[in-house]
Amino acid sequence: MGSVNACVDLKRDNDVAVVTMENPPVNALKHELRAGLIEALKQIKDPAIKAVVLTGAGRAFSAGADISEFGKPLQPPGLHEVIAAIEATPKPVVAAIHGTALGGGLELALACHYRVADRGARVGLPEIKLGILPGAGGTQRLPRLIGPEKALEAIASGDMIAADQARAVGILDAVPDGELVPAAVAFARNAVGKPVKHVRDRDDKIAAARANPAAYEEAAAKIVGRARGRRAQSACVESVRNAFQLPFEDGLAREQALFRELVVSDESKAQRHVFFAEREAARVPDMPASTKPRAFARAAVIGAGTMGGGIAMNFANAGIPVTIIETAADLLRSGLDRVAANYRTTISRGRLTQVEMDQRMNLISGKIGLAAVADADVVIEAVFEEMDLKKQIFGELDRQARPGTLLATNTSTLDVDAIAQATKRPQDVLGTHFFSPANVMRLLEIVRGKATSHEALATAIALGRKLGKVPVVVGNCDGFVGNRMLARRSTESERLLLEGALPQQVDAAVVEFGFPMGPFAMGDLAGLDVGWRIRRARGVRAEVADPLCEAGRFGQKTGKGYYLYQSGLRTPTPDPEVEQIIIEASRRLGIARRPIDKQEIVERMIYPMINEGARILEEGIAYRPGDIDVIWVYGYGWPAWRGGPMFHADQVGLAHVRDRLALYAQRSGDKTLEPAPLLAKLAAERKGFASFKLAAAAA
Ligand code: T1G
Repeated sequence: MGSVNACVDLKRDNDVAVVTMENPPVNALKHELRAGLIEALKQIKDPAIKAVVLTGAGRAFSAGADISEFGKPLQPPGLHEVIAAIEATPKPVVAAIHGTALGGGLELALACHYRVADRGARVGLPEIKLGILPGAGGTQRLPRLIGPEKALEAIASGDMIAADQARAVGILDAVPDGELVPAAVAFARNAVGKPVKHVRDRDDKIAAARANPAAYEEAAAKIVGRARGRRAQSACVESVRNAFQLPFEDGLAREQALFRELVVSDESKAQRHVFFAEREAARVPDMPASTKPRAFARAAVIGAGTMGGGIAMNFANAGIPVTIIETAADLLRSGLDRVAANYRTTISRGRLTQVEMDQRMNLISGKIGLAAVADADVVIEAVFEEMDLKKQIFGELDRQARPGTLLATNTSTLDVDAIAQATKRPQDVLGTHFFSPANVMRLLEIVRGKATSHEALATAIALGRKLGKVPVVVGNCDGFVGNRMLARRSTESERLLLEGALPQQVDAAVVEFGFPMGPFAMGDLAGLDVGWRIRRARGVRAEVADPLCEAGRFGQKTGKGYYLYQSGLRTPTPDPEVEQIIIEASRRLGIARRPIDKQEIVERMIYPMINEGARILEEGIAYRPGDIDVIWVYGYGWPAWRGGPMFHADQVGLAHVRDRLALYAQRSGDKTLEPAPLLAKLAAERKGFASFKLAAAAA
């Protein structure tokens, strides 16, 4: 007994063998681990061993198949062989789950006779988030354990299920208190000699659906309806249906065929790209690995407006006490009331309990005056977008905040270096750009100033993760990364209207591409007056948006913008009055309107952003193309199954993007549409952005 190989350990607890998976950090089921499990299962044939416990070392049972092995030739034994070997074991096998058991990790556990977990464990089949479906029997075994409808919900959402919930629905057999492995060993010993049924042989949970699949088909129709034609969702629906319509082996074979089809799809490649890019985005190339984040046990947020309140909720949701600071009691009161109202909405949607709301509200306090930052480890300023006001606040924070406090601004447009210079400690100043609604949107653009220290950066990244955000470090420039690229799309969307398109046509094309909303509906949601104020301050005119605003059409908040909104409704309705304003603008500018097809619309909505993304990489404002993709997926609704703008450009081919941009630049005379040097260079070299390395560009 002892280590079977570098990834599997086998120990004896008298007559019970404990098989431990060891592939840090999350026991991904790479080839070597699979081979070690097969070998361990051979060794437990020893008659002295009466039962087996399968568990994982470190922080997880197993996060499933090794995603980095996808797309490479499969090295045997495959996961199916391991699972078949477990099921062929005549002795009770108990999975002891702590941390996470996800994907192939849960499928391994479903092959065991019993599953026990500690209270903090979470299980799930998140394959859909990678554009695939569970490929090691999950779509056939889970329905047999919890019924087809619940299984479909778990598989189509890919969400994690907490231990208590997993016990309640029947995935887990026990959630013992105390030490997990000893409890699992006792559970296994107690199962010796008792008849056990493999999950694969269970029929009690699927018989009802076989007799009457109506409930299943109703749930399936909703999922397919929401999928908007995406293949992975319909494959999950088909495969789970097979669990109650086909014999087990036939359902399993069909699942494998669907898996093989999906794993080579562009959608899955795109979602796997986002998975790894998201983890890479938190790495700062020039930051020594030894850099330690400072503690952030207490926070303060300046400003109780919509953003300030949302940011404070993130801290409370993460269990960190936070003080919201305002200049006047009424502003503070309305801010705290808005936070409470937000929590009540979440309760009404069944996603929070009153007890949890009370716990979080107890972590949120309100104060008047900046002196209240004295005991905060991190301060986030979220006041009005006005430079003088921000400089005045940071000057005061410099006097009031403790040495070493992280001083962050939530500005989305202003110069972080200029704000930092209002203090004597610019090394502790950076931008933490949250996205509205701040308590919901997962992206956190961390804006690095010229003087920002590695320690401050490391603290902001760790804080972002603690708040459940996806942190991406970017450089300081006008609009940072996301808004800077979005500005290119806004310019082009206005130009499309002047040349012949209508808002509903542009939005429909962008939604069909995969965005949840088009630029004009999004403008109406955010409020057209925001951009109008900025344009007027900058002395810039928008030929369509300005006349709309001059007519009081600010969007949903005034019941009309690019669209009309029936009172109380958020459904955009095309408005002939807008069409007239647009046609009048074209006439005023002497532009002959022409039909514009979907492909041109999509290209002109996306390629100028890709081009700006290339400039952002050239300037080192973003370290990697993947960072830009993560920003767009988590902050701007770019569909994850298209990988992000830079990944998409590589899939389309940079030569095509270059040539179309050159055409649109020539047509419009807009020099910003001319292909950026990096794009032109990579296209000429027949390479993609994936080949881009910052160091090489900076050299
Ligand atoms: N494969 C390869 N690497 C993985 C991995 C995996 N499944 N999961 C995590 N990593 C790496 C990750 O890239 C990072 O690396 C490090 O581990 C820590 O991860 C047949 C085919 C488990 C909830 O989709 O959701 O099974 O950046 O930073 O925040 O049906 O990782 O340090 O170099 O995310 O604590 C299905 C994916 C696979 C789960 C932990 N499984 N993982 O989160 O750490 S498909 C998943 C996660 C499958 C079968 C199919 C999370 C986590 P690095 P981390 P974390």
